[in-house]
Amino acid sequence: MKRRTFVKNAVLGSFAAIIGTELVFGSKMPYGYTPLALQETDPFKLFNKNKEMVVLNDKPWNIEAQAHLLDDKITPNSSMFIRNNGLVPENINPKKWTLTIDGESVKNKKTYTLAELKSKFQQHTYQLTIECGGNGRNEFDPPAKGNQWTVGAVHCASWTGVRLRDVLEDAGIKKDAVYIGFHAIDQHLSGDPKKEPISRGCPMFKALQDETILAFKMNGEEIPLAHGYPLRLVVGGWPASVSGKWINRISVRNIVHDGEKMTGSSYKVPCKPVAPGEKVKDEDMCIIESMPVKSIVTYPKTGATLKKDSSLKIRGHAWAGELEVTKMEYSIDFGATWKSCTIEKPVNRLSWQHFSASINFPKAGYYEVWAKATDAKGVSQPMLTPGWNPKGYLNNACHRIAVKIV
Ligand SMILES: Nc1nc2c(c(=O)[nH]1)N[C@H]1C(S)=C(S)[C@@H](COP(=O)(O)O)O[C@H]1N2
Ligand SMILES: [Mo]
Repeated sequence: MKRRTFVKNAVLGSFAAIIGTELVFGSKMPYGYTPLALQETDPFKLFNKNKEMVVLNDKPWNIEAQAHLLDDKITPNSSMFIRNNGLVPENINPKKWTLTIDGESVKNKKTYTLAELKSKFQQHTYQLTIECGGNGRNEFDPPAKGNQWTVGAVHCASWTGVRLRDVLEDAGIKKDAVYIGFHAIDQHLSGDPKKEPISRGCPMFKALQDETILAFKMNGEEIPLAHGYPLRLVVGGWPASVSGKWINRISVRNIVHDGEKMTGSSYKVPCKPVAPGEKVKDEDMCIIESMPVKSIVTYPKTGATLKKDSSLKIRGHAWAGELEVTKMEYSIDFGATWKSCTIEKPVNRLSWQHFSASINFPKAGYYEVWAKATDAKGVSQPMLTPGWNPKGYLNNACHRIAVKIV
């Protein structure tokens, strides 16, 4: 009794010190209660994000990077966009966490603890590009509903985990398997425990690739809570919505997975191109698979002012879904002429590739630097917003930055 009162007084004292005044009825406060004034609502502190990240929505949290924040070769947590469809889970106990493999097309339904996953299967580390299908949505006209992502809903972190293939093969895959679907513990915004905010997946060929992993580490550390702690499916090169966070179940399906946001028009584009603003029936929409070729200039920051006598060294990253980027170019005359950049090979398949170029400007004035990537099949980024679609997905138009030479 004595000890409890002592702890309480000490806690009250520290609360008062932080709030900056006395908690008048503090002694009446229920044990373990946190005063509202102390509940963390600053997303930058809450998620350890750079102050220059841009909050698009707080219910649920959706936060994007600016291009210059993505300059690192491996994206640090502080610059990684966050996209949530529901609520970020709380009070996760990793010791009690399990992953169940089930579904019509699994031979033996199996449940693994995290410790079992880590010890039973070989661990692999890959740098994987994950881009939200809606990245660039803000440029579509007529506008599409949803988070108005500009350029910052992409990251390439280093993920460590076990291959989904190894785990699925351990449980046994039936011949009729066509798709996997993930299930996660995040709650639907309505609070209804029967509703899932999102439950997506991919065809077996993608699920069985070497780089498709069940990750428990990001950039060498535990995955930050907002990015899927303690277990995340990572499916590089496909819309990020396939990379399920906080997953506790994977179903091996004998049909195209029909979970939340797999049906209707979610993460789908018209199977054939349509005119801007046209209505498209759900049955004429196709599921997005590999993401298109794209790039981003991460240095300098748009709006930079430079002296005429020095050449400008630009740099950034390029990626192309399942494919490699084979050519990278820049233009300083609005796309009239293009010059080549140096493009590095990917560290591993599905990792973004780094490019750079030294630019000499003919005279002082205002310029735009445009960047254009080309993939292994010879497909290049369009200079203008491509293929309007009702949900505003897959905008892979050339990124551009403004530069003033004085
Ligand atoms: N469980 C769960 N997984 C999820 C989501 C979610 O809301 N819940 N959002 C998806 C979407 S739409 C995106 S773009 C990515 C975002 O990953 P990030 O927040 O780690 O950047 O997670 C995907 N995985
Ligand atoms: Mo997304």
